Amino acid sequence: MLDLAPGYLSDYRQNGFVAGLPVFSKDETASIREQIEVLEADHAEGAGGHDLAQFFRVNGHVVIPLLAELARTPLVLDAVEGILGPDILAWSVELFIKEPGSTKTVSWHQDITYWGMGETDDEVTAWIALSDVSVEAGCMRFIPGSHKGSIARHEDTFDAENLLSRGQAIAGVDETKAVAGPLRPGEMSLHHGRCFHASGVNNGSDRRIGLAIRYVTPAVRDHAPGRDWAMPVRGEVPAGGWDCISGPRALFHPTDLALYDRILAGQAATLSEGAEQSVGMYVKGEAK
Ligand SMILES: O=C(O)CCC(=O)C(=O)O
Repeated sequence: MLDLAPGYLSDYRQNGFVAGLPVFSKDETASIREQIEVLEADHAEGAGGHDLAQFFRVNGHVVIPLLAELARTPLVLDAVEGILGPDILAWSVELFIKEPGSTKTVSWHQDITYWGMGETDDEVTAWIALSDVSVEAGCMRFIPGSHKGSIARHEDTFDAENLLSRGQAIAGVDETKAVAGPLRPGEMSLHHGRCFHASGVNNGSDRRIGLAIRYVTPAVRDHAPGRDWAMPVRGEVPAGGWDCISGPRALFHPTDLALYDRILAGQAATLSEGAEQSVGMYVKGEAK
């Protein structure tokens, strides 16, 4: 396993996050961004009854080969292996895009609150900057050590400006303890599923583009009412846990689009549990 940055593992264990790990060169980052923007230019209408923003916002790796390939990036997996061990699956690949001047934010939350995985330590998000994700551009902020506690009470706000599906927010977070995690293009942060995190508006002049890849181990059990799927990306995955997928056959292949709908239905059932309003699985119009 490659050591990306001395001490990244101890920082992660201590704080529940670590930022500034270089994974893509300037040219590689520009090429990935270009491929995403070509998709936006050529396929904004999406396929199978979903627009592209839907696929970008959740489970894009099921129907877009580029996103499945990015989830298999060796350097990213090396870093994730340090945290999760040798057997790894990608559960979701998502893009968090904030246009310049956009008023969209992300409230304080813990990722695994509504994912049906309990309070597991065996999940981590690799979040990779595909543009300059500075403080001005609305980078993520984290509360160090918050992953050591349990899942906190979240309140649904259903705020239209919030990029989270339920606008869920933890009340009373002491923001004076928050640490910003700015990232240069091609850098990655890793955060624990119980680490409190949030992000503000994009006051920069460029788009703020983040690729979030959620990884789990085969040991994670889904306690959800809906079924759940994940894509093995490294090591061995014994039968009997996750429903495994192998990645898209081609862009928007009809068989993968049908699978996308099944996965979304299962996850939506889990995510909506206990909500008083219907819960969208993405925020329309954020990713052009
Ligand atoms: O992109 C953001 O600002 C928030 C992303 C986030 O909450 C996550 O990846 O878990």
